[in-house]
Amino acid sequence: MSALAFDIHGRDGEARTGALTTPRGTIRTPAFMPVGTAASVKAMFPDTVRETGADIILGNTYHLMLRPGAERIARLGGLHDFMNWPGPILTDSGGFQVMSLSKLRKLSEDGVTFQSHIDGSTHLLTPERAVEIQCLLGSDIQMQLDECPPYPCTREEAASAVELSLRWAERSQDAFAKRAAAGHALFGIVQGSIHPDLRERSARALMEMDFPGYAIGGLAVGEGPDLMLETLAQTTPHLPADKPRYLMGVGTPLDIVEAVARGVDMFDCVMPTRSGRHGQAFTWAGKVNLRNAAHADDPGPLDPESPCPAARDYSRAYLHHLVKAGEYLAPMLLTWANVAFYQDLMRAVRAAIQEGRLDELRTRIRVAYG
Ligand code: PRF
Repeated sequence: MSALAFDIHGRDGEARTGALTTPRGTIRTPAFMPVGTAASVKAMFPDTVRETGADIILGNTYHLMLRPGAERIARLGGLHDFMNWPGPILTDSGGFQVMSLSKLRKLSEDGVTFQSHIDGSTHLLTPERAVEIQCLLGSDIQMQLDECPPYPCTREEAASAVELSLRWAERSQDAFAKRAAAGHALFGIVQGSIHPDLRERSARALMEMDFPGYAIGGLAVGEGPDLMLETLAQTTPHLPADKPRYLMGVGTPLDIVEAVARGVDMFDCVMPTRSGRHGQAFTWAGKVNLRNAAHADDPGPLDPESPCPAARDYSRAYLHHLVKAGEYLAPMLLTWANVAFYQDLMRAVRAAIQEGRLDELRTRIRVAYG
């Protein structure tokens, strides 16, 4: 029996809307998962994250294994209790973060050896250890360890990453079957860079292993939006129609609506949180840089259309001042506004699919963000 129930309630072209049910709660799809890398959605209280409409957040194996340590979090009752987020948590498996954050690292058949970006200590992450850590954290939706090649890479490198990731998928699934708690799920990850035949090979082989959901990795790594969407459109048709699809690390509001139109159900990205800490805001009228002097005397709110108090109850002049003065409240308000905007966008996406007018919403987002 699968740990997850995925019910599709409506379709519009390739797009789907529905619900993914876990023992810790239901995730309305298409869903955007705010990133809570180090057991915190930076600058936000968990209750506030929830109030924006987020049904699930993302955590990172890589960061948590290094600090404060997976065994410690397990002793303290698991990640949900540790960070006071009772809802579902999806965790990435760590390989991607090793490649992007750790300076010294070495990939082998067994796994990836790397030096911590925090204190230089040496660690080995294998498919089995990545599953073990995610189980210690109590992650509801876990990811297999995979190899995400850089872009560009040779076709041989892309093919080799597909095959290694498939062997690691088998090992992850075996480890997961041995130790995972009831109600938890493990997703396979499709690789293959921008090569349609490699994507198909990866998707079909994973599908034969029968995962409860499929992540699409190796995109948004520098290939640009057009190639990303083209590759995505060549990948989703090879995945089972009745299982959730998760596009890892994507993206801008426009990337998201375009990926939804190609059959993606789940997303995560640091963009709303990281941008918020850098004075950038997302609104229904497009991106706003609060550092810009044009806002210094603007008494209007960030986004009168937003359901979020941070976007409605403070003037742009005040937000500009907070950013310029380096006040802690600036990242707090802007992160809140951005996470709320992304959830408002997903609410609009789900309603548009249900009502058969996703194209209209795509046009609106293209005007604001294209
Ligand atoms: N693999 C894993 N995590 C990821 C990616 C991947 O390819 C990406 C690529 N956009 C983001 N996060 N495991």
